[in-house]
Amino acid sequence: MDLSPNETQTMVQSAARDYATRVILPEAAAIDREERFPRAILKGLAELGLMAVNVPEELGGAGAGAVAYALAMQEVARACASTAVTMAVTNMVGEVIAKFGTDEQRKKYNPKLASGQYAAGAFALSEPEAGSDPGSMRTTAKKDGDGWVLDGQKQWITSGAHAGVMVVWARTGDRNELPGTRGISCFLVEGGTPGLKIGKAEDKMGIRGSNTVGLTFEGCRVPASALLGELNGGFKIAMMALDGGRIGISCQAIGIARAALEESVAYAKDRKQFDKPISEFQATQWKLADMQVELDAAHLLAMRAAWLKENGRLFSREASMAKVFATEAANRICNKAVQIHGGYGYIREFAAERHLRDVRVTTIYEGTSEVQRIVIARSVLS
Ligand code: COS
Repeated sequence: MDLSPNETQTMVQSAARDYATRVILPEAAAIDREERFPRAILKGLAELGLMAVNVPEELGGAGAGAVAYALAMQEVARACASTAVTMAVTNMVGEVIAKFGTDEQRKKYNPKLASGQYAAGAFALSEPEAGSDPGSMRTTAKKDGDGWVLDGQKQWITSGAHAGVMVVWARTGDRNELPGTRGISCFLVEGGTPGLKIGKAEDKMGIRGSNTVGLTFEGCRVPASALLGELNGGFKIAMMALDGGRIGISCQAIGIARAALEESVAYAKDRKQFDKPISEFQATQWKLADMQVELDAAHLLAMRAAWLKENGRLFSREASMAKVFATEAANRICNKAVQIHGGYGYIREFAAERHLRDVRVTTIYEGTSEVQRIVIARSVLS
């Protein structure tokens, strides 16, 4: 079995690694400290094709596939988790529009997302009282003449304040006739549309350079052409998009964990206690060994899911398996990295502290670990 990347995948991975190491990494601590949305860095990613890795070339994307995207995501996350999540959501939005959009919608939005003309895209599914259970959402879209009027609230929206276009889910069906997930549709809403209010940026534990806001829709009018996919068929679009998004977050977690491991190795070789580097103590060696094993296992699960996606096979269960394992393993790895760094792991002079804060959210967003286990268990029991 040959697991090595092909020529295109290697090219995308190398371009991402080079840009991440040269341009993003030196800025990562400041992006976190200053809660700076990395606009210029994102533009640079777009110029390299990394904001639309798996979007067809004719729509402005790199057309490089899901595996190349997964590899690129790891490289960017290794440098800066905040930049990586912004990249992840923008790629996901571009893929959703490319897959479910009309020609008109694709031509209108995909090139702007891919080229960086839009700083980012946003994915507005969650609500204050509908997180793991998006089928219980309350935002409505009511037909009004030849358009739709949206009312309601969204919560935890990555890049909400900077997005040129957002994919927004709203209830269009009658709650009694089409209960739960069945009466939900999907709309493309442009940033700055009247009636769309952007909430204050959340003060987060980690990924502080990414923008997370609530959105309020108050009589927000969009044209008929804003409907994405089938009327009342939006829930499945969300689920399919999230299947792919979960591979992206697996790779974000893997990238963060890889940085934590590499820094731990360097620190352990340098730091001396009891007259020898702490890397010579078995207590450190076993931690490093476990970190490497978990990192590789996470990588293999994520690559399998990406490969299945790229080859048009079912990958929902595998994406959830990758996400639950990679994100939980990455949390363990980053925690061990702080332990290896000792007191220095607890202060901001070393990146280990940032990695632990950044990685924490990966078991929560794009479906909690608990939701991934629901998806996996349903598949195992089916
Ligand atoms: N691909 C395609 N269709 C899917 C699907 C997938 N991965 N998952 C579910 N569906 C379809 C189902 O087949 C079903 O279709 P029918 O109505 O034709 O039977 C429909 O969607 C509803 O599915 P289901 O009954 O499984 O929905 P549930 O309400 O039970 O929800 C979970 C299932 C919990 C898995 C789902 O709500 C979920 O993923 N929640 C987490 C949401 C999330 O990740 N939020 C983060 C937002 S981004 S930060």
